[in-house]
Amino acid sequence: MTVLFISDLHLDEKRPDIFRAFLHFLEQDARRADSLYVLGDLFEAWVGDDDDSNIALQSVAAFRQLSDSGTELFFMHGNRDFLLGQDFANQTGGTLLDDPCTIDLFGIPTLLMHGDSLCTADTEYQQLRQQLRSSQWQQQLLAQPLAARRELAQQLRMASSEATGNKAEDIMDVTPDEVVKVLQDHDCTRLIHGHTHRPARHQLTVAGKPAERIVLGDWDTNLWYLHASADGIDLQQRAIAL
Ligand code: LP5
Repeated sequence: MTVLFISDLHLDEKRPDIFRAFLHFLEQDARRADSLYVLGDLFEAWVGDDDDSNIALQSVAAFRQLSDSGTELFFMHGNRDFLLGQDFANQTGGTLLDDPCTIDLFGIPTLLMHGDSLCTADTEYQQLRQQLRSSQWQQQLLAQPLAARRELAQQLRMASSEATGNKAEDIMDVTPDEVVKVLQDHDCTRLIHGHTHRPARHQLTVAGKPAERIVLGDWDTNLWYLHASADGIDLQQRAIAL
């Protein structure tokens, strides 16, 4: 049995190379897996399940083919695609997961997160996150025409890029104490997340027990995925062809 994890692909019409690599990954690697977990920021910006862009329509169709072929699909929201909804899940044949969520991964209690909520020192972002995740705000937003939502998303992206350009690197990384706290709170010894674009495997100690934090990589010049089986786990990468 094989389980794959990916995050932070940031699929966007401006990066056809990443989109091709994504389709190839679904057709080859994910087709051979039993389950695929997508831990957020699959899309550069998701403005609603009625999105009719080529990237949106082709992604849904590719995921549908994959789930029809027998691979179980799970999606978690990221800070770019927190508007992925039940329609998207139904169309792809996947399941939306809460953030955080716990799974038993080959006998190890494993916590899955996107990772943005772990960056507690980034107080400006955490305030924005609270607003963006409010269901009242989301309902009002989704009632607006697609074009207006696209415009708003672009403005938000520009404001965010300007803000992140002025933030210290450590503020935009996870807070170590928060990592220990969430692992303890959920009684897990392994955490898998994305968001920070700092792929690595970190060994730590939680409540006197050895634990691990695995950070998935973002797709840019390389694609990244975590391969898990009864034989162990492996954080893998390979070059994305232009
Ligand atoms: O995304 P990334 O990695 O560059 O930066 C994140 C944090 N920024 C965000 C904002 C997203 O990039 C915005 C994406 C929108 C796409 C979907 C929109 C769908 C809705 C459509 C219409 C709105 O998540 C960034 C973190 C960084 O990660 C590291 O963790 O620092 O946070 C910020 O930059 C936030 C700023 O510090 C403060 C806010 C500035 C913007 C204020 C605009 C207010 C508009 C309110 C609208 C409701």
